[in-house]
Amino acid sequence: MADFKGIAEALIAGDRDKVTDLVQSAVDGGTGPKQVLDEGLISGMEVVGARFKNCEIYVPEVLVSARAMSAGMDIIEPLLAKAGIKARGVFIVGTVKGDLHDIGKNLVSMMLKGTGWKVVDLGVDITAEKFVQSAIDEDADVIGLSALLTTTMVNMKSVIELAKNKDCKAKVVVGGAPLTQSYADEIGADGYAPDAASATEIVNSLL
Ligand code: B1M
Repeated sequence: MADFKGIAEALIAGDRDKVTDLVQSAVDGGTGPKQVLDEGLISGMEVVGARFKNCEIYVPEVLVSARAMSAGMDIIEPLLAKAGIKARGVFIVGTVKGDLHDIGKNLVSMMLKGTGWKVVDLGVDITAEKFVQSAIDEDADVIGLSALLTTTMVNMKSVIELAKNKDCKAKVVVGGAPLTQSYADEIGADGYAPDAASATEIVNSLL
C-alpha cells in the first residue's frame, strides 16, 4: 500500500531522500504514477503553496520542497509518459526582455510543475517574438510573464499584442513585484498573480 501521506509530509518537510524512497516503493509496489503524483506529490505541494501564501513559510523552504518534488518527479515522469498520461496543460514561462531576475519566476515554474503542468521555462531576458513563437510551437495553453523592474514590465504589453496579432490561443498571465491588477487589466492580460501560489490558482482557472 503506497504511503501517500508520507510522501506529502516528506515533500512538505523538504526531505528529498525520503520522497525518493517512498515514491520508488509506491511504484515498485504497483501503484500507478498518476495516483502517486496526485495523492502524494501534488497534495504535498498544495500545502506548501498555501503555507507560502499565508506567509507561514518563506522562499528557502519552498525551494527545498520544490527540490524534493523534482526528485519524486524524476521517478514519476518517465512512467507517466510511458502510460500516455497527459499533463494538465502547457505553460510557457519566462522573464521579459531586459530583465534578469528569475527567482520569483522559478518559484512560479516549480509550483506549476507541482500541480501537474508541463512547464517550458524560457529563462530570462526573453523577447516577445520568442514567447509567442514558443507558445505556438508548444501549443501552449498559458504564457506566464514575469518582470521585477518598472522599466521592463512595459515589455509585457508587446507580448500580449503580438500573441493577438499572431492568433496565438494561449492566455497570458503576468506577475512580479511591480505589477498590479490594474496594470494587468490596462495591458490586456488574462490574469494577474501577486505570488507563486496564486499563479497556480489563476493558471488552473484559465483552463
Ligand atoms: Co534587482 N532590483 N536589480 N537584482 N533585485 C529589485 C527588483 C529592486 C526592487 C531592488 C531595489 O532597488 N530595492 C530594484 C527594482 C526597482 C524598480 O524597478 N522598481 C532592482 C534593480 C534596480 C536592479 C538593477 C537595475 C540594479 C542595477 O544593476 N543597478 C539590476 C537589473 C538587472 C536586470 O534585470 N537587467 C538588478 C539586478 C539584480 C541581481 C542580478 C543582483 C539579483 C537578481 C538575481 C536573480 O534573480 N537571479 C537582484 C535581486 C535579487 C533583487 C531583489 C533584492 C530580490 C528579488 C527577488 O528575487 N525576490 C529585489 C528587491 C526586492 O524584491 N526586495 C531587486 C524574491 C522573489 C521570490 O520575489 O521576484 O517578487 P519576486 O517574485 C514573487 C512575486 O513577485 C511573484 O511570485 C514570486 C513568489 O511569490 N511573481 C510572479 C514573480 N513573477 C511572477 C510571474 C507570475 C506570477 C507571479 O505569473 C507568470
